[in-house]
Amino acid sequence: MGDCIFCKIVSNKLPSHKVYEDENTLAFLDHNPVNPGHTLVIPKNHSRNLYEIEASDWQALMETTRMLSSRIKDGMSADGINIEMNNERPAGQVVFHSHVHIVPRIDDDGLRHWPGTPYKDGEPEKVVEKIKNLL
Ligand code: DGP
Repeated sequence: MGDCIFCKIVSNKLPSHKVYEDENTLAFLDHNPVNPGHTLVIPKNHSRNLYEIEASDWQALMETTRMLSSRIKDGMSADGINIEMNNERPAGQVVFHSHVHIVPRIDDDGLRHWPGTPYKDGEPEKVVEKIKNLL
């Protein structure tokens, strides 16, 4: 894709600090990390996000993410790891080439999870129905 920055990283037209590469995936350091070692894993084939990615690219992306996560945790002496994928602007996606964040976490590093609000009575059943109707 012509103006996709992650495609340019794949083709070495833009620099990056590569952590891992294979035939189908590439992993490199996020240039604005939550903690050192925060890594982005991408499929080399361009897709916008989860809604567009081919199943085979998704499988490769997940396997590279799984394989790297424990190495990054150990390498950075982290206490935990978050795996995150942002899909579309309201979910925080800024770069529109599928990518998974591997974020090493340190005890009390200050990053907060999203706030939750308990369901009202009868609401969970309606929500389940809306999803199951599409399966
Ligand atoms: P997201 O919000 O999920 O689309 O995250 C995009 C991430 O990509 C963000 O954490 C910053 C990172 N990023 C953006 N441009 C570049 C770049 O040119 N190089 C590197 N290494 N990271 C980038």
